[in-house]
Amino acid sequence: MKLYWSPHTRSIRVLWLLEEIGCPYDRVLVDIRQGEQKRPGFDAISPLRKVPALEDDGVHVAESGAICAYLADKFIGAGLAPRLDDPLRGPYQQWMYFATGNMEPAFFQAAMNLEVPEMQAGWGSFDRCICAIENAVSEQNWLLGARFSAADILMVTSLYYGMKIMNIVPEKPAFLAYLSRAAARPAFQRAQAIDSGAA
Ligand SMILES: N[C@@H](CCC(=O)N[C@@H](CS)C(=O)NCC(=O)O)C(=O)O
Repeated sequence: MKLYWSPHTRSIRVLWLLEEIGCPYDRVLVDIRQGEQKRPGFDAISPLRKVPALEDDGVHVAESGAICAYLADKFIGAGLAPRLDDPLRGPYQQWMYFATGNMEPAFFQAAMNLEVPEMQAGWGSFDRCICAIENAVSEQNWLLGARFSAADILMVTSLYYGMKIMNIVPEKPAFLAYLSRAAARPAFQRAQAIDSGAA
């Protein structure tokens, strides 16, 4: 298993997930700040020439959300995805798609001050997204209640990016508490150490 990655990017999602799983993997540094994603052949691994990307026994998967979903199902015993017959599987998939499909466009819309028709935009609006996430993490530790899952990895990293890098997500107490719970996880700390050590 090879993870093509670059520090301080969305690669942290997969690093964190792999550290949660605890399976062996190799890291292949693709330094996007040096333009290494443009090297010949990388588009066969990642169609948009972006990181992260995964190679698993000849199988290539790009897109951080897809990689997390793939690995959480492949290593189902790690408990990061509810099994297909588990009632939590539906909410799990909802939040997996929510984090990757709604949050990024909502954040960029807000950051760029773009007007979009709320009924047609799939994410509704930035405020609706924020309100939905706040409701989801206020009364429980994780998106699925007591159970941590890959959906939290996508949600936490998106929230962190929106709050600390883009400076558009408000520092609501529920968000800060949710990020602190995530930061207390040993796998998160290992992934952060790898990420900052390579920077
Ligand atoms: N939708 C992709 C986005 C990945 C992405 O935008 N990666 C950035 C770093 S965070 C990248 O590789 N940028 C290099 C480039 O666009 O040339 C995912 O979630 O994996």
